[in-house]
Amino acid sequence: MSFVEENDPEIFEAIQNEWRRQELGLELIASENVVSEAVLEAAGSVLTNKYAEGYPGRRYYGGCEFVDVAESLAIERAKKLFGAEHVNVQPHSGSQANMAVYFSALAPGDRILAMNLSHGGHLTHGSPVNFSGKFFEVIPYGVSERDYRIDFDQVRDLARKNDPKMIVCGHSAYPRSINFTVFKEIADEVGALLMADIAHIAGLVVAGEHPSPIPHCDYVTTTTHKTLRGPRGGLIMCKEEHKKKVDSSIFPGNQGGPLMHIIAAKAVAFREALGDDFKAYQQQIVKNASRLAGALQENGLSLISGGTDNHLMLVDLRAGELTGRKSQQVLDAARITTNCNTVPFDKRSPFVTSGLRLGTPAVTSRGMGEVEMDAIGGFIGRALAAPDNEGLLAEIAEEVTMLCRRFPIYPNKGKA
Ligand code: DSN
Repeated sequence: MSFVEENDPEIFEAIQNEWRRQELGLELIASENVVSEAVLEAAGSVLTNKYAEGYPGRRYYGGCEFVDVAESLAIERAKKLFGAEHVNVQPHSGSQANMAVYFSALAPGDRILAMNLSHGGHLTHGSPVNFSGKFFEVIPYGVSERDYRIDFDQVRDLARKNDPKMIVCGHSAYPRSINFTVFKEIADEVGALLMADIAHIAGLVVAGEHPSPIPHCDYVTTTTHKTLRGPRGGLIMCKEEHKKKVDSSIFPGNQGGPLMHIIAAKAVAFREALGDDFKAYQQQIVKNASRLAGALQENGLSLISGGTDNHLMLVDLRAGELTGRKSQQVLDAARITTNCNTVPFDKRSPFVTSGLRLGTPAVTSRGMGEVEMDAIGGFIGRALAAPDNEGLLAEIAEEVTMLCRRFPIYPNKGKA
């Protein structure tokens, strides 16, 4: 019997149910993944007991000699992975990584040029309902209606007209490759700092499956739990010249004690990402995404920009009655987990939406390949063609479960 089972049966049941949901269903949320047992173990370790405000060798508490080892390893490994001059592994999340960078370089009211949330940006890139939109003056750029690629004529034009202090690139729902070189040219032309948030594509960048922003950007932020396949958390990389301000913006500026168990788990994940298998894994994510995109199109679904260059795709539902929200619910009934998402030029509300975002990192982690992507495209096509046919959705859910049983997430854990 587990300790949680014995001490807290209600939480134990919730954990077991969530485990079953993950094991027996298809996780296609583009920002999710499944970590290794080693990452899981480090995240659940005794390091959670330790306070360690400060940085390795410069802490405000005693007894930090072992957590110093963990944090130093995390820093060195992340530097090696990305080729970064300086790394801070303490951000609790991607939002806090972004917040720390903004507050290290900008004053309230300064101007930022960043991607519109409904065109694929992130809440923390200046949405009016987020701290970033409340503290800073945000000029949004977007994609072109012609090809749904970032409209660099617009970015350049807005940069020239508005003279931003910082340009933010890197996105949460953009299925195409990002040209960091052009962003850098524009930033240099107007004398702006350049930040890339590579939360979604960090793993692809490490493996050379997406160009790296590191040579071009003053700051690069990421989460550690998406394609990078680590524990939930954030990371900041920056040029040496910004190091002092970034570190003090995280602590004491925005955070108190770092989560040492999570930092240890980040170190474990970075070691995995330095290994030979990681490149093959990232290549497979991209191959799977491209194959799934093709399968969805063969099943009559239309995709924003006509496909994908990375790990994600956006189904464009603007032409029909079926909304993003309803599609998400229909797929939930078939044990396929996705998220509804606004698409560029969406006329529906952000809660309803005309898009569905799908990604392949998690299904690729459990060993699925292109043949399985064809099957998944078929499941989704059938489900969305008959959204009110409960019998059919239950039938698809059974087929999904059979497929998932062939690809256990944690083979040593036994049957869910
Ligand atoms: N990173 C977001 C996502 O892409 O799902 C949530 O913050």
